Amino acid sequence: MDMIKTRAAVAWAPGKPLSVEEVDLMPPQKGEVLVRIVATGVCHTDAYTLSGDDAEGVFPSILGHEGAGIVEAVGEGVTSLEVGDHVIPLYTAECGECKFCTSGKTNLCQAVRATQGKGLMPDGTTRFFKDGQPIFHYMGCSTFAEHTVVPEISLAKISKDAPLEKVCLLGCGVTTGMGAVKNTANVQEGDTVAVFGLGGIGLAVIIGAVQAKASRIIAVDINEDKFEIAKKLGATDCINPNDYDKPIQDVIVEMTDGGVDFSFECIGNVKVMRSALEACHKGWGESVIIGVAPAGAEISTRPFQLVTGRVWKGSAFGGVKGRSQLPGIVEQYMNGEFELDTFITHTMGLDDINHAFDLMHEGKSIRSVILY
Ligand code: NAD
Ligand code: AHE
Ligand code: ZN
Ligand code: ZN
Repeated sequence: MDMIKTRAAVAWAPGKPLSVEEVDLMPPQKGEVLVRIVATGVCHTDAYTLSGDDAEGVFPSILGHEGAGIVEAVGEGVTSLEVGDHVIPLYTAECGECKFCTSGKTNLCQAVRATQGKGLMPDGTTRFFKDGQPIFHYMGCSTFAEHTVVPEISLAKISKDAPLEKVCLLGCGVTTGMGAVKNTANVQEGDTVAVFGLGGIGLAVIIGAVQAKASRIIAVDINEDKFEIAKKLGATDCINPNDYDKPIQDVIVEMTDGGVDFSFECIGNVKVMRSALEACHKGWGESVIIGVAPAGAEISTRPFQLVTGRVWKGSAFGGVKGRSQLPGIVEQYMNGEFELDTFITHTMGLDDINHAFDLMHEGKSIRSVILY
């Protein structure tokens, strides 16, 4: 197979708009798969990396990590996928063999993580080029390209009946939020929950909390336009920190007779991470960090908060093992156990992808889905 031409939104430099152009793509090498991306969501993490805040950000690169597509070719030695299979690319691979995969304690497979973090395929090179210049991959996915090459272990094979233009959101945001509630926090019936940040991630946390039968779901955002959807999905209270003359954690502690059982930070703001921890109940409250903070940012609180029983945790991709568990989550969606339509506030073609970033920054979208 020869090099193919494909259309991609290239991030040439931090802080600059993406440039939609034709690029060259090498065929899949040993253990790799060529995927035609059918649809991709735009997640805040894409904007974070484009902004230059990501310690692992490299340029030029092809961003995008919330996609779904169809296998067009497989490289040497690929046995678990064939042409025509429907797939969701995974930024958290699952090799099934590494220390992490076999630990039974984490979804953070490390088989390709080191090269992935440098924007490279596992052999240390790229498959994308422009006029002979290598273009870096992103999070092992690069779904802002009509075709991409990813490792076999970074693909979840899903039902051919699933609508790719919707289940692409399970490639990151919705799986992350729901999974953080179920796998990381393990919220139980009757528990109280506070969700900080009502974007795609925070709203998916609300869905997870409703599924877990939480008794109270307090949704927090400084953009009140987000409250209507939060309530529709099951938030019991919506509060804006700017409406109070005391810290939002104090407000929540008062509202809940001592604090919530679980809180989730879905913004990437280290000050809010502190609020989320301190909004938890003394003795047992657990706070889960999902938001991704800029390079160099650090969290802080009085150690006394932890000494007195609050727990600080983090969650990546909702603790979900992509190859073994994501196909089942797609089935749950197909069975009507949760919905995705509410998340998709905008759809557009690749040529308009910069508009998707504008909508996110203006707080006007939950998810824009790019349809190829
Ligand atoms: P988003 O931009 O759609 O939503 C963020 C929300 O936070 C917005 O509604 C915004 O109004 C609100 N917000 C901003 N500042 C606030 C403040 N000070 N107080 C209260 N609310 C505030 O983003 P998203 O796509 O939902 O992603 C959320 C975060 O989760 C990002 O940091 C993203 O990088 C991260 N993320 C992490 C994972 C993971 O696996 N850990 C996966 C996906 C996304
Ligand atoms: N590159 C950043 C860290 C970025 C980060 O934390 N990514 C999340 C997923 S965000 C998806 O929207 C994650 O899963 N991290 C685990 C991992 O292995 O990357 C940095 O700080 O360097
Ligand atoms: Zn994401
Ligand atoms: Zn592994």
